[in-house]
Amino acid sequence: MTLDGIESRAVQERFSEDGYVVVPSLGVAQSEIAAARALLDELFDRFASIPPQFAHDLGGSANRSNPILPEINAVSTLAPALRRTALFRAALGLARQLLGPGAYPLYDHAIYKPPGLAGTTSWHQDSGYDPDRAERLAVWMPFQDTAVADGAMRYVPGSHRAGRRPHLTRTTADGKTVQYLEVDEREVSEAPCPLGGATAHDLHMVHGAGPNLGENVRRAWIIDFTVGSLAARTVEAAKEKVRVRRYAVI
Ligand SMILES: O=C(O)CCC(=O)C(=O)O
Repeated sequence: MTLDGIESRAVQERFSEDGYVVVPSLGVAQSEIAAARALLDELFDRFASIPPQFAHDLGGSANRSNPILPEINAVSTLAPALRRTALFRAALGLARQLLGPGAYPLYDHAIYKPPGLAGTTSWHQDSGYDPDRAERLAVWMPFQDTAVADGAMRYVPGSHRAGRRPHLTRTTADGKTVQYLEVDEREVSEAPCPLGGATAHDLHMVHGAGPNLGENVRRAWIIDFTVGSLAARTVEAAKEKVRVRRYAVI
């Protein structure tokens, strides 16, 4: 991504002030966005054959052939071509602007939220799942214009400054434990985002997403980045490969 100096500074200021920023365009051609989407669609098409450690239903259904709200983890490890897309490079560029030149991808996932679904993505902080890390951010990229009614991201501006909060836990219908937070809805900002744009949020940002009351599937690819030495990065990458190889018989 090539933001000019002024725009880039504005993005950084918004991010550090609010804990999140909406970037309306990453500067990636529509055909390149479509190429990334096709790779993700291909994974979702064979959702039932991907091990449950990677492909699970945020809607809590155990019927893997017909998930309610499918999520796939480690998508760019399962489909390495994703890392060669222009969209991936743009997300990395944004992460490097916000975290510094040493930013590297840590983890990614994709969520396909079908239309007409009342379910929201619970309030949480990414640091709730990664308590020991000091720096991390997520770049959230939609594959369609995502208005509030389509299940846009929601943030509590400034909430990142208070650090990690203790999360509540609940058990889903399929027996998974999920963490969540309760927030004062009056403090919430909706973050609609156009196709080709992205939102980025800090690891301590309190966030969630609304229900998809629109007419189309709300597709999103989310890549988390962190910073660290080359040694730390190599160890993380090796661990991820082992984790995926151990489970992924796909
Ligand atoms: O896309 C969504 O519904 C929510 C994504 C999210 O909250 C996350 O990646 O932490």
